[in-house]
Amino acid sequence: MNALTNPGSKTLQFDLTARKSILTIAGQKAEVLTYNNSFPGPLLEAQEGDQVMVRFHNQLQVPSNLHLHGIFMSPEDDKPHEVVAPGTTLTYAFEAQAGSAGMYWYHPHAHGSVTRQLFEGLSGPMIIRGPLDRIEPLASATEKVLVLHDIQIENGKVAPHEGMDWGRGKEGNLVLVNGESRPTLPIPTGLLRLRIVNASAARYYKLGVPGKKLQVIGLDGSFLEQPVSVDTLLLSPGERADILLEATEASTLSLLNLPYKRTPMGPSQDTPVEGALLATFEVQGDTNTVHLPEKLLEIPELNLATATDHKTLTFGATMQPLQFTINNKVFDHHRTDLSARADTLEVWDIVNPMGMDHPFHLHTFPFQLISLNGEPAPFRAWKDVVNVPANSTVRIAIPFRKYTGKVMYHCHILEHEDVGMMGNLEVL
Ligand SMILES: [Cu+2]
Repeated sequence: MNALTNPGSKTLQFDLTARKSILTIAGQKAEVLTYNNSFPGPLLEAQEGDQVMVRFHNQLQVPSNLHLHGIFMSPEDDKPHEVVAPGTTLTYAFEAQAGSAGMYWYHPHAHGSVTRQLFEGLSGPMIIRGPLDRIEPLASATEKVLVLHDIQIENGKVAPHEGMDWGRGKEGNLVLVNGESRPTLPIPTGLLRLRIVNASAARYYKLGVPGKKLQVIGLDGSFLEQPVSVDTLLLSPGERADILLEATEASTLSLLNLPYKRTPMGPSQDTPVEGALLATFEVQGDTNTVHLPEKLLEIPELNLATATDHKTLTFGATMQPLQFTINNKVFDHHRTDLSARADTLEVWDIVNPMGMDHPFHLHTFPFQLISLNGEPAPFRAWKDVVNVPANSTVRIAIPFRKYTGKVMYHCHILEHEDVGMMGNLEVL
């Protein structure tokens, strides 16, 4: 049947083995956690229409599991509630659906131990490609996948979390791009396509390339309608960006992380006013001209008047013990916090009365950002993570289509998720 409906479709099988590895990271030998002995994990690639199977083998000494972040798949197959015992295997299967071309990633999701497992190295990128990737100008762009994942090494091991880290969210002193500190990447002149994943547990990246506009063509697991030209782009944990740079002449381009204040303590201490270097692109070759794509993906305008429910989710925290909450509740695996009807549209207000930002992630169902503090979103996009700035309210609209089942929503500062900032939604 598949061969008839999707002539080019394939069945792909990937194996990911979580294990301890000794790697040299930024010149330091350290015991880290890896998928397939690689930090970050290998790039998984599929085409729209492919049937994808990911066999996850847990060779850690503790339970873990795998979340295919952002993939539009049945909650039954996402199964983030299920943990994989040491020495056992669990298979995750999905169809890379039409229209799902975009940037994704994978990471552990075993509640209570997500932060440490990810911080110690467990994350990896995944791309689904579609028709737009196969035509110009994207077909001949130079593509670089950049996984941003910070870490901290002490005495040959990943540095432990200390008390305050669970509140603020720990930022490692080694800010790595594909496991390397400040790599230099040679690229030919032409269109440069950066596919960036913020795979850090807590660190935000405000991206900029001095002298260049960032032409954003996609966010999270979707293209935009047309390129959006910006000077800087904020990526909170879990978010992805698909960015074109017009690298038309031989030059040196610097991808910077610029200061951003996500807590009352101010920007990260290691991010100076002029920005911290993430990676350098050595552009080589003859001067040429490039064209940006004009029309990408049509994104429907959601008719909010048809919304069948309006929910409010409010972030909070308690001290002693330190817990983070949504609607005054800490996460309980067995409790259903919210419910929604399949094939309906809902509007949610995510209210953050706190002095620090929190990135909100919903599994399975992509949503659109409607407004921030009442200001309409500047353009339409399908998202699966949205940053909710301090003392702000973000309004999103979620079409609950195709699937039913139990899905999770949570803060993607993983410390907060692990200490309670997560809930269960049942779509009926
Ligand atoms: Cu948070």
